[in-house]
Formats: sequence, C-alpha cells, structure tokens
Amino acid sequence: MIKSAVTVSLVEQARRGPFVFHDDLAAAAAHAAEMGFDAIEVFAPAAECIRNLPLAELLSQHGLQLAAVGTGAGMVIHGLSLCDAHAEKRAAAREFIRGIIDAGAEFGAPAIIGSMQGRWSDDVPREEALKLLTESLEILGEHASSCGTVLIYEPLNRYETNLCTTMKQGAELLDSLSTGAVRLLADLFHMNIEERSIAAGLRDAGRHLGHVHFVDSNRQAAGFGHMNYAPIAAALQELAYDGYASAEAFPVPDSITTAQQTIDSFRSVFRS
Ligand code: LER
Ligand code: MN
Repeated sequence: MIKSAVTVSLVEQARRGPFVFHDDLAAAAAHAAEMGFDAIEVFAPAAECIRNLPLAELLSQHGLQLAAVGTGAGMVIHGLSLCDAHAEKRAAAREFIRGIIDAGAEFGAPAIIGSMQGRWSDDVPREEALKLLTESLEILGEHASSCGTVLIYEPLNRYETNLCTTMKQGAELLDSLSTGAVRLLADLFHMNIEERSIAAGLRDAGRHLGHVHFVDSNRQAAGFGHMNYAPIAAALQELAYDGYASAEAFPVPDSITTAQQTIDSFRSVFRS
C-alpha cells in the first residue's frame, strides 16, 4: 500500500525551496505524526548533520519512518555535480552523496540524486555527461546496495537539467546500468512540465519506480493546483506501487496548511 511522507529542509540556502517544513525538525516530526503521515523526508546540509540530529529519537517518539534523504545540498551549498568538467569536483560530488547514502542507510532510507546529476554543457557534451552520470550511478547504486538500501534517481524538468527530463529517458538510463540498485523518482511537478501524460509517464517508469514526489501543478500542496489525480492513482495502483508519496511542495500559504492539505488529498486520492 502506498505510504505518505512530508519533506523537511534543514538547509538555510534552500529556505525558498519546495519543502513543506523548514529548519525545525522536532516541530516538523510532531506535526507530521499528529496529522497522520507515515514518514518524513529530510533535506540536510551534510551527512554529519544527519548524524548529529536527534533523528532516531524523534522517529521513534512519533512512530515515523525516514522515507528518504536528499543530496541536493551538495549543489546548493557547494556547487557540486556528477557531470562537472573537473574530475576533482566530480569526485567531491560522489563523496558527498556517498556520505548521505551512509547516513540515510542507518535508518533504512535511500538517498535521492536530483540536482546533483548536473547537466551537459559546451565543456561536457551530452554523450560524455551521460557516461559520467552512468558511471556514478553504477558506483553509488552498488554502494547503496552494500548498505542494504537503494539509490533514487530523479529526472527533472528542462529548467533544472538537460540530461533526463522524462520517465522514459530515466527508465532507459536505468535499463543500461548493470547495477539493479537504482530506482526512479517520479516528481509530479516535473512530470507536469515534461510528460505528454503523467499517468503514461508513470507507466514508462514501470518496474523502476521507487519514489514519488506528491505535489500539484503549481508546486503547491496536492489539491491547490489543477492536477488530475484519478489517472495518477490508477496508474500507481496498476504498477502495485507501494513506496512513498512524499510531499515536496512550497509552504504556501504556510507549512501547516500545506501539510494538512497534502494528507487530506493523500487520503482522498489513495485511500478512498
Ligand atoms: C528539485 O526540483 C527536486 O525536485 C528535488 O527533489 C531534487 O533535489
Ligand atoms: Mn522532487
């Protein structure tokens, strides 16, 4: 059965980012539990920060799971990406992600590679960039597997990457890997921009689907935009998807309203 999650960002530089809760993990966990979410997804500045949090205590106190951990702070804070033209920056990007994989794995949570994939450029042409991304997904996927978890790869819309922007491209990339430990993230906001049909895009992801960012067309809480969720729920049911639908949305008008609207929509879309 599909499970609910809500995002919490602890990254100062991402205060204006699409995360439901910001800064206060204890308050976010309390609100999430009270509203009935199954899990939280954490966007942290670094692996050490995850380790220094009272995460184990908060999860156990509130009966929550850790759905996933984001790696985007490597880009937001340090400007790192897996397709950087400079080998030492690519290596630093990999080490940053490896640290987050390790920290998340302590809670059974996979790490997400979104903005850290980077983009191709004049310095790193498309073929070369895809080769670099593939190499890193192989290494990091195997690493995640050795920690007992998986790695989540997220196609993004055209304004955030020029590598994989659709589920079909993402699924083809994953098909080309020898590791079986990488899954696709279907972010409904990016899909609303890039896919001809969101439900068809989910079917394109197929067996690779491992995580969903549950959000509306305008990147607000589900139900605050014009997304049609019935065909999305039908496609996920057809795939027997039993991962998380995790709210990655702007806190508009505020975090509490966004979280409550999300869980209300989650129940009507997936539980009725
Ligand atoms: C970025 O737009 C996004 O959707 C995040 O999940 C990736 O880090
Ligand atoms: Mn996302």
